[in-house]
Amino acid sequence: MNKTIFSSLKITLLSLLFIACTDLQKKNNKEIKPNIIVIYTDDLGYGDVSAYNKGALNTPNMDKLANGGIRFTNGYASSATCSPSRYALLTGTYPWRNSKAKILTGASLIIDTTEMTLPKMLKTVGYNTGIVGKWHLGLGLDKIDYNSNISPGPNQIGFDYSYIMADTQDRVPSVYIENGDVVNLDKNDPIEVNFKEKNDYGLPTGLKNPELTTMKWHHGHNSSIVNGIPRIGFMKGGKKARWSDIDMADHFLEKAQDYIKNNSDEPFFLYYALQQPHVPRTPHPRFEGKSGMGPRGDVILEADWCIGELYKTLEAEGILDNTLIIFSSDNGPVLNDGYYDDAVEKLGDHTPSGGLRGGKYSLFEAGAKVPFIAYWKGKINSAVSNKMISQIDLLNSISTIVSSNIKSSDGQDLSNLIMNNEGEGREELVLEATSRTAYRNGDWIMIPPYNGDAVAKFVNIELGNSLEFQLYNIKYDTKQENNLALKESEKLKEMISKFVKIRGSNFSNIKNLKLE
Ligand code: NG6
Ligand code: CA
Repeated sequence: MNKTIFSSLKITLLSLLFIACTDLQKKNNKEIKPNIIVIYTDDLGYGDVSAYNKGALNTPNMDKLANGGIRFTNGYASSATCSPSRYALLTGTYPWRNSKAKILTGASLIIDTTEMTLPKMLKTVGYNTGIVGKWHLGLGLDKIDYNSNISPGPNQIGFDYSYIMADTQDRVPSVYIENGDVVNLDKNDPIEVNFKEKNDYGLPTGLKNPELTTMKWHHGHNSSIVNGIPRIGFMKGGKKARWSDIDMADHFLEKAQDYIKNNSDEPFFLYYALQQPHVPRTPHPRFEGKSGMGPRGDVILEADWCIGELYKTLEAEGILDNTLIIFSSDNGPVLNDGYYDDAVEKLGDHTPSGGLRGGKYSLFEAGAKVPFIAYWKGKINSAVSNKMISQIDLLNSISTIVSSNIKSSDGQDLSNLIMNNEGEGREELVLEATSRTAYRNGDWIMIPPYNGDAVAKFVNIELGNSLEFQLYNIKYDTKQENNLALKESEKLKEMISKFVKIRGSNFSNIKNLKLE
């Protein structure tokens, strides 16, 4: 009898000791390993954040991060469009190495499930990982069946939790997907999606029934109408599952807040991928008319508010001073990206590109140079850095911050720059825009010759195409107005040879080139 009591006492004591140790371990983990949040906006320009460009638009919550942390003035997305930038952010690999990393529409997953990713790396050191918001990296292996669990997707490349829209707000299916399952799907009203079918398929279309639209399409975007908005692609069924566009920001915010609350006592990684200010711009009525710039300005104010609310959640959970926040955008700004929404007409004095040349889709600076902020209350001192940093460096840098050895080969470890504003940034970087590439080294940018329109017809953005080589020194010529290719032929040669070293000698625009 005594022996039994003694042994159960022993077990109890051991269990208590174990629990105490695990708690201590958790606490230690917490001290060493910060929560990490990447706040990623969609098509937000270098000049859309007032900390970068004082002017007509006020973004106090983005500014709070910018002014309280390190505001990088030479921070880059890996591409001037979405899917390639997102691919690079998550893998630390240049998007032009992956032929599938182009703007996706209903595509299968472009990250191999064996590939290393930012969330996978964080899982190896004990993190819980979640994504809320825009995915746009493809789903499934072949044709996606939205009526059963969709796999592979975010949950197969490193996220413990996912609450996403598949591609973009302007593409069907207009539904949310949670851990692979369409939210609120009625099995009796299955979803079918088609991006090729042009004749009567599913919902009325913008092309045939413009009278049913509340937002008019300008180019593209004339297929299935959902909530009065004509989209890219055709959709059938899934009536109960369809999202409400004006509530999307609140909805994603709530999911992001829930994720934080549910995981606040273990180290977590949250990739919060906001949909704004990508088209269609559908501010909640609370924000309608607030910017005086039409829906594009209004949704930027809405996104700014969401960031403020997320910040408050971190404060309320008592974890703000243990959370590293990276804020950035997937590519530069665009005004008319396919709908008549007053973005051009009501712009006024605001400059979304912050005076840089080009915009979304462009090889010029405004294509990929974006707001880029590192904030950690009490740990990162406020500073402005002009050192060059790219989103492909986040995997390697965060890896060091959380004491992991996992690194990608394209990325650089810029943890010292992010944490202490010390050390050098990148010396060189390959820029990408709609499958074209250019090269920056130091203050020099070289754009090789490309065929194609100089200005994208509908969106009215200079793409960077020219039959001549372009060479700019952005230290003296931030607007890239002065092509030095002829004057600085030695520099040009040096830039080409360095570029070819990374890009590969079979890069078609360089291959047959005779420089003399
Ligand atoms: C383009 C769409 C554009 C936008 C873009 C993706 C047309 C004419 N244009 O094909 O509106 O959806 O794809 O943007 O359909 S991104 O930010 O996700 O890369
Ligand atoms: Ca984008």
